[in-house]
Amino acid sequence: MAKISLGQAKRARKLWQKARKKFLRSFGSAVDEKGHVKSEDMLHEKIKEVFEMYDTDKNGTIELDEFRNAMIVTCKCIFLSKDDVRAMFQVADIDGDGKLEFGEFQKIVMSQILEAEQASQGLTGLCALL
Ligand SMILES: [Ca+2]
Ligand SMILES: [Ca+2]
Repeated sequence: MAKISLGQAKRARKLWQKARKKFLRSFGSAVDEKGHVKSEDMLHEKIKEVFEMYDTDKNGTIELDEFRNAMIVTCKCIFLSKDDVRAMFQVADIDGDGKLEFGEFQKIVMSQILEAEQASQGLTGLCALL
């Protein structure tokens, strides 16, 4: 397991929040900014597509460098430092092996969709308590 302190996790959550709109936009019409999923099948295809796009050396996992490059492209206009990107990567890398497997990538996408949905319903405050 990756060792992430509560402070780091909170910071990463804020960073993801900042990047969320642009990140979700890379899934095209499969999901909108408010977290409405048009079609689960389409979303699954899109997640695969984006994962393969991020995995530039095609070894089946997204390494930190690949993630950083992808974030620079995806989240342009949002300032993210090296540490910021690392923090975002660490919360996504659930087993802490320094690589994002497809399942981990899928999870972070899903959690961003859920957060977008909750934010659009004004439940952000409530979620922060959970
Ligand atoms: Ca890779
Ligand atoms: Ca991993």
